[in-house]
Amino acid sequence: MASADTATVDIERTTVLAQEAKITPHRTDEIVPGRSLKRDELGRIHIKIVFYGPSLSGKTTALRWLFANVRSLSKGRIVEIADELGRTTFFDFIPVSASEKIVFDVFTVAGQRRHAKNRITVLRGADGIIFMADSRPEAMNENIASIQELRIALGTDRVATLPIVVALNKRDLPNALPVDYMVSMLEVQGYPVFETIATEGKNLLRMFQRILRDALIFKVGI
Ligand SMILES: Nc1nc2c(ncn2[C@@H]2O[C@H](COP(=O)(O)OP(=O)(O)OP(=O)(O)O)[C@@H](O)[C@H]2O)c(=O)[nH]1
Ligand SMILES: [Mg+2]
Repeated sequence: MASADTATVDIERTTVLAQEAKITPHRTDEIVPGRSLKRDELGRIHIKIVFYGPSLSGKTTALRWLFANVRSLSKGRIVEIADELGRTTFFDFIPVSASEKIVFDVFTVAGQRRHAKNRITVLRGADGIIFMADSRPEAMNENIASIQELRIALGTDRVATLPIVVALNKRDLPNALPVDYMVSMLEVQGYPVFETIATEGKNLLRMFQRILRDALIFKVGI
């Protein structure tokens, strides 16, 4: 049975990795939307979205589907840094132009435990997070470990302020765990939760639109 006790994350090491990645509490001006906006050489604002979650949960599959099916992405490119088995080793990346002035930089992290350093580096400067969990019963411990790691790496301050949505993926599988059970085990009551099937694109667009909107409001304001 999965539980917070059996899924152990090395708190000390995760904290050190977060410090090395310079993930620090928000400055006051960062919490006020629109206050600390940096622009690139073309005058555009960048908003960073990160798919986080354990290995095999479907992050790369989801990003590929979005890349292939969202019209505004078709002109860009997709960068995948992976091993010969298709496991992400550093990150995947696509830039999404919402308008001439705003670009969403969308990343997935490498979910395998041994890539913790790379994963936490990618988390730096995130303006919105999609936590993608795997609905298979045998993956529940890794789901819990991954969200624990995310909470430690972000710190209480960023966890409280950053837009975060949850994708419960692989809902097509007959033995997918009940949604209520997953929500309670991951302690994500109160977060937007989407039941997704990344291989079929089910609910991906809806989930993606929600995090883009929340991150935009968080960063730029309404
Ligand atoms: N049945 C089913 N399989 C899925 C779904 N989404 C992804 N998969 C499969 O799960 C496997 C892992 O998917 P990836 O997208 O590579 O997983 P990842 O989260 O990027 O893994 P890492 O790169 O190691 O972090 C692949 O074989 C996918 O085809 C889904 O919704 N349902
Ligand atoms: Mg991947």
